[in-house]
Amino acid sequence: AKPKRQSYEQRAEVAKNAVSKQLLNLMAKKKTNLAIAADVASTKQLLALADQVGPHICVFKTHVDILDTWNAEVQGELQSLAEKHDFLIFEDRKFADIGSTVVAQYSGGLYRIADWAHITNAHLVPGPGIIQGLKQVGLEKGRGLLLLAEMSSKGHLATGSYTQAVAAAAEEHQDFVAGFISQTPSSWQPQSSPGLIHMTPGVQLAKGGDNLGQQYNTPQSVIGGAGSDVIIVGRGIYGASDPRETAQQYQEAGWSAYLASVSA
Ligand code: BMP
Repeated sequence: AKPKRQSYEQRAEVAKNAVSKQLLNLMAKKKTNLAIAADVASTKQLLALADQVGPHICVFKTHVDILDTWNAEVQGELQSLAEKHDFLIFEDRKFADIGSTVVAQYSGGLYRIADWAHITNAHLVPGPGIIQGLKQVGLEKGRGLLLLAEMSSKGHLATGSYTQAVAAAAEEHQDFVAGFISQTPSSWQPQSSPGLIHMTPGVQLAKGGDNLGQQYNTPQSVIGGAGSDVIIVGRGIYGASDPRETAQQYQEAGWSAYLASVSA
């Protein structure tokens, strides 16, 4: 049998990043480890979706550069929905530049991501300077960073020693790093950093993929088998005929896989 995992509440106690602590507590309280990837093109749809699925999710993941409209009012409406339903906002920006450039990209521009996204993410390709740059902006605002340790797509290059280097960098910067985007954390992440959260995209109720290299695993295999913490679901929910009801199904699937893994 697999070893029993610590509960989200136990891990919140030792989490060193403010957002990681907040998220672990929120998941336990709301009984959900579901994040939605809200990859819709219209801002109207985005806000409607956030209100519909809000009660079932812990994280609302955006790609703000997909949207037809973005301004201070939209930002305010999304923030109000996050308060109303108690979820965190994750802008999936995948920063990938030198420290000095990401400081400007994270804090400024049209989107001012650091002003509204509790969480954002980055590739470690440029080296640790990218963490230092993002931290310079985000730490004082109480934000958290996820590092891409592995990807869901066929042929991705984030493997082996690269993934190991990402794990080591996260350990070193736990004040700002909240966790990882990963696929099979149980195969490379020691249990020694329980405050770090693993989020996994490429999730649907049935295994499969799309015609551009995306690969899907089930909530059960991701949380139970691969040892992740949060399932990220996009088309499986917003593409369904009833996104609210479907989000509830994913919430139940993710939560029962979690309960089984902590009581195993
Ligand atoms: P979908 O469930 O519709 O395939 O969407 C997956 C989402 O997760 C997309 O927003 C994509 O940008 C993101 N994502 C991914 O699919 N694989 C990764 O490795 C990292 C991601 O951020």
